[in-house]
Amino acid sequence: MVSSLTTAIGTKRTLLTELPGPRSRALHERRTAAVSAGLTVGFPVYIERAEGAILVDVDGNSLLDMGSGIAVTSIGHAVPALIEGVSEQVAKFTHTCFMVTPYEAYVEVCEELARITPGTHKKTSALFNSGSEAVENAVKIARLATGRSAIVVFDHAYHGRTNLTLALTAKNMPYKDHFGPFAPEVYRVPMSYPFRDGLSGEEAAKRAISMIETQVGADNVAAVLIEPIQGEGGFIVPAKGFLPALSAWSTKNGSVFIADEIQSGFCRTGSWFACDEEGVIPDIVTTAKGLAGGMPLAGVTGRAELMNAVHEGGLGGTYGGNPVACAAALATIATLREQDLAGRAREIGHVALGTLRRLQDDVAIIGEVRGRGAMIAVEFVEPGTKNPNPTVAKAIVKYCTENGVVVISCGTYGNVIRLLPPLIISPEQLDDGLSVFSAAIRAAN
Ligand code: PLZ
Repeated sequence: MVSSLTTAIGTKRTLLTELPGPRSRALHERRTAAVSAGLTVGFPVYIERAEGAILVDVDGNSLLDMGSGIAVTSIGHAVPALIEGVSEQVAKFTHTCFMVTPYEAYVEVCEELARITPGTHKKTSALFNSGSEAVENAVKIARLATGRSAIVVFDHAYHGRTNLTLALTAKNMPYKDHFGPFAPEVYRVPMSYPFRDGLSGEEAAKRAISMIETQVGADNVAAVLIEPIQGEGGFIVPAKGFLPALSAWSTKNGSVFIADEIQSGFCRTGSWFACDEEGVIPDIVTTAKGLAGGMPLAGVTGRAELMNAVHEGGLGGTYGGNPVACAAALATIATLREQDLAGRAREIGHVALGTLRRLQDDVAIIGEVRGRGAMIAVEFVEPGTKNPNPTVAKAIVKYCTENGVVVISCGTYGNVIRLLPPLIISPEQLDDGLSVFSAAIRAAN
């Protein structure tokens, strides 16, 4: 047996057993008896340790992480600055509840969020535990501040799994099926999806706006809520101009433009936030995932006059802005800044998009290669059509994971595979991951 606790992790994908190995299989049996069947597992390989872009499983296999736990561990695993910040805070105190007796780290995270989110206007923030909670609170704030109730969301959107956020999320299976009734006053309009609608950003915005005006009424709209690049829905990058047009419409009509940057934020797309790349300045930004290097933390950051419109005591929660999670966020933000991981995300995008687009010339099942920075996806189709091909996507994920490369599928039709490597992935590791992914695609073609 490999004792990984005493062995350096190294930087290479190395398989000692088939995947999943015997110890993972044994754990999976225990899991089946103890854990609700409502949670699916992408691939039942149980992780024991991790470092950088490498995950070590309980059988001693080293896997290459190209998913970052869904865009969370962007600075990599076991980063010394993060370990230090978190350990120091754990030794000092782990909880007081910020609403009872406050502490500096919470304030400091809010100061950082004001600094790095788009726009130089005066901003304040509130911290929560999960992305869903952040989105839910952003909606509460927008409704209170505008005195209106309608929330406009988009096809393919994903905003969470709580009751209100399920109403905002588009896809029925597996998220919503039989979990209703859902919260009212949520209106869905078409997204810009260039591969499928062929519209320019301006045309797609016109289509969405016309629907809002005729079916909801501009004066009823509290907020327009959008992921600047959609995550779970299929890494859909709207056509250029779509976001600025919607944001301008929202401002002109007195509604709150909320950018859900939970998946696209924190340098993932090559800037602090995806909105930065189109010069869009949202009224409110929701953040989570990459914010705190794996500790549960989420933020709602917005124009001070909106955020401060809330009555005293209107926002909060026992754990929101937990001090250990705040320490993790401060270490994460410092690392992203010091190592210019936004720049690294752009390089990853350049290499990955180049490799995958060259591959597209040789295979018939790739409909589109898209993404920005280190938020990269391939949409699979039936050859010669645009019909979604979830079957090959499944086979490709299986091939990759069985060969020790962790990739994740997504998309309304389940036919998209996304790459979300930690931004510190080395050029050699990225080449290795892309070659396994390419081989998987060729094998499925
Ligand atoms: N908004 C844009 O991507 C979380 C969900 C995985 P939580 N995405 C991963 C799953 O199957 O549950 C997400 C997101 C965007 C909101 C959320 C919700 O964030 O931290 O999962 O609540």
